[in-house]
Amino acid sequence: MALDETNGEKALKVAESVSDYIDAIKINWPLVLSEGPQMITRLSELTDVICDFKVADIPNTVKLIVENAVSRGASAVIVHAFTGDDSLKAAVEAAGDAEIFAVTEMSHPGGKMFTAKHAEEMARLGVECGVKGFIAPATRPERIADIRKIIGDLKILSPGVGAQGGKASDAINAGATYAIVGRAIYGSDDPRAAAKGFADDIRSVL
Ligand code: 3DU
Repeated sequence: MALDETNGEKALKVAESVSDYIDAIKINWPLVLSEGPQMITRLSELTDVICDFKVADIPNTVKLIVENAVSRGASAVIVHAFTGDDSLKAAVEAAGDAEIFAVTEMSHPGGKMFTAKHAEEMARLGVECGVKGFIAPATRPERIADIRKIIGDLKILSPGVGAQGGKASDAINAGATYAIVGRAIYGSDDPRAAAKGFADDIRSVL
């Protein structure tokens, strides 16, 4: 679940209510900026936390951000791959036992402008640099399949399900390991029922 709910109390309530239907919580800037980085630690007491900071910087800054996130309880950190091999390697090294996931092609329409044109290249670079997985778009399942051909057994986490129009089972069928769902769960009137619905949809194709 992508937990972009900016009210900390509500975010924790949703997280608790869906915890048995999800594999991890992805936390992004909206919740960290409104409620502080201690949310990483609080949520990590419930389940695995993936820090979606889309880190894109020089190696030293990447290292400082990844180390900080992991020390607060993150199990994984998402970084951009366009920064090149030195920054990607710095992320992998700083993560230690935690996982680094690299963005390939972004799921929104603008993702086609630049990221799509270099997605395969970035996937190959990520493999070389030792990342544990990739972010690829559920809004374009055929692109998940393209990335899968390059990365072997590494993980693919796929955002764009629900609010952005993608379907979790289509993403899984195309080669995704996990679907990322945000607003369609935390913004729903009944987040627990919504999470169960996505879990059922995924199980139907496993
Ligand atoms: O659209 P949703 O509400 O299900 O949220 C999707 C989340 O995944 C959100 O945190 C967004 O920042 C992140 N994400 C994408 O949507 C697309 C990407 O290519 C990468 C990350």
